[in-house]
Amino acid sequence: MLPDKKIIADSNDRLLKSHNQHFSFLSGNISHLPSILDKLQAFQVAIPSWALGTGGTRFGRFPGGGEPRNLEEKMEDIALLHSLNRSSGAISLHIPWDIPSDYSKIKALASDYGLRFDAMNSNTFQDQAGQDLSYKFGSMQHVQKAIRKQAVDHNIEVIKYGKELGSSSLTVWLADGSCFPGQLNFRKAFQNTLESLQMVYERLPADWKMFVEYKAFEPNFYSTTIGDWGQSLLYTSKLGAKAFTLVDLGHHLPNANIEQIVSLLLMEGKLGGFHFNDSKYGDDDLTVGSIKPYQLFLIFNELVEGMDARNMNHTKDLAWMIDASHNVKDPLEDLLQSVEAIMISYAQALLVDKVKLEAARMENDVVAAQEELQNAFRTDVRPIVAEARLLSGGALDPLSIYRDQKIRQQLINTRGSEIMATGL
Ligand code: RM4
Ligand code: MN
Ligand code: MN
Repeated sequence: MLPDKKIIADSNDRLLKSHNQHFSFLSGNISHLPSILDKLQAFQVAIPSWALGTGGTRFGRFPGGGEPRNLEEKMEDIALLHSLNRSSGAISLHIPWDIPSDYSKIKALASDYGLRFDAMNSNTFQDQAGQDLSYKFGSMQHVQKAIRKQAVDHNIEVIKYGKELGSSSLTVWLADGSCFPGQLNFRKAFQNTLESLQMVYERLPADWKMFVEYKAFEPNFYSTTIGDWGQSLLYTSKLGAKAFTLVDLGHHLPNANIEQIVSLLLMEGKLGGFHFNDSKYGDDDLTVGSIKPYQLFLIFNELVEGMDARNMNHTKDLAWMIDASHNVKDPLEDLLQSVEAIMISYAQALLVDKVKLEAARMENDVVAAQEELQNAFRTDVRPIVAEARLLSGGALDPLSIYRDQKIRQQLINTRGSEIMATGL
C-alpha cells in the first residue's frame, strides 16, 4: 500500500511553486536555517504498535475498517506514514499485543521499510487469556509475591523479544495503585514495586535503558504507585544509571507545569523517554497539538534547551513516541497530524534565540523574555517543516496524498472492514 515514489513526486511538483514562495519569504530572516533543516530531517518519532487501529473508550469502539490484522500490517502502516513524512521511522512494540512470531522475517521487513525498533512496552495492566494470576489488585506492587514474580517474568520476556529485534530500551508503565483509602500500605506498595523493578533492571542488557513512566490517576482513582515525576525519579535514582523517567504529556494533574518538569529531569540526566498526545481533562490521548499547542511549544523549548545544555543528540538520546488514541478519526490521518504538530513545535523551539532570551532574563526584562518565546511560537514554520520533508524525499503535503489516493479504501479492500487491530 506504499504510495509510489512517482505519486509523491507528482504531488510535490504541483505544490512546489507555492511552497517555494512561502519558504523563501520565511528563510531570509532566519540565519541558522540550514541547521534547523538538518535537525528536522534527523528527528524521528516512534509509532506504537497499538495506535494503528481505531481506539475506543470504555463505552465502545467503532472500528473504521482496513485496520492491520497483524504486526506485519502494522509495520506496513507505519512505513506508509514514514514514506510520506520521513519522520516516523520507528515502531514501539507492545507485548503481548504484538509478539513477533518470526524474528528474521520481522527484522527483514523493518529493514526494507527503513524502520527501527524503539522502546519495548510491557503490559501488566490487563489480564491475558491463560494467565495464571490476576493483576486486579496490582502487579509489581502486589501483596502476593507470586503475582509480583509473574509481572517481573513478563518484563524479562519483553526484554528478550526486544533483544531479538534490536531494540535497546524497555518502558514500564504500571496501572498499580488503589481505588479507596485504606486499601494500600503506600510504603509497602512502593517497596514491593522497587524490588520488582530491581529484578527486571538486573536483567537489562548492558547497553539498554529502562524507562519508568508515571501517571497521576486512572485506572486507580485514589492513589497511583508511580503517580508523578518525583516518585518516578525516586525509583529511577534507586535503580541506577540505566534507569530513566518517562514523561507522558497526558499523565499529569490539570495545569501541571510540564515544561518545568522536563527541564529539571534533563538537568539531573534522568529524562529518558517522552510520550506525545494532547488532552483537555486527563489522559485523553487526543491528537498532539490539538488542544494546547502553546504548552507543547514551551515544553519543546525546554527539551531543546535542556538537551543542548548536556550536549545530547535531539534524535537519539531521548526515546520519542506518539501515545494517542483515535476514536473518531482515521488513525493514519491522526498520526500524520500528530507528527506534523511535533515537527512544528520542534521547529519553533529551534527558532528561539537563546542568547537574547538569557540576556532578557539577566536584566529581569520579563516583557522581552515573553516576546522572544512568543515570536517563535507565532511564526508559521509550516514551510520549514515541509522543506525538511521535501529534502528527505517525503511529501510536501502528506495528508492530501493519503486522501487523494484513497488509501483507507485501499486498505479496506485488502484487509476487510470488520477487523479490530490488537491494542486498547
Ligand atoms: C498508558 C500509558 C502507556 C501506554 C498505555 C497503552 O496510559 O500511556 O504508555 O503504553 O497507556
Ligand atoms: Mn504513555
Ligand atoms: Mn497514557
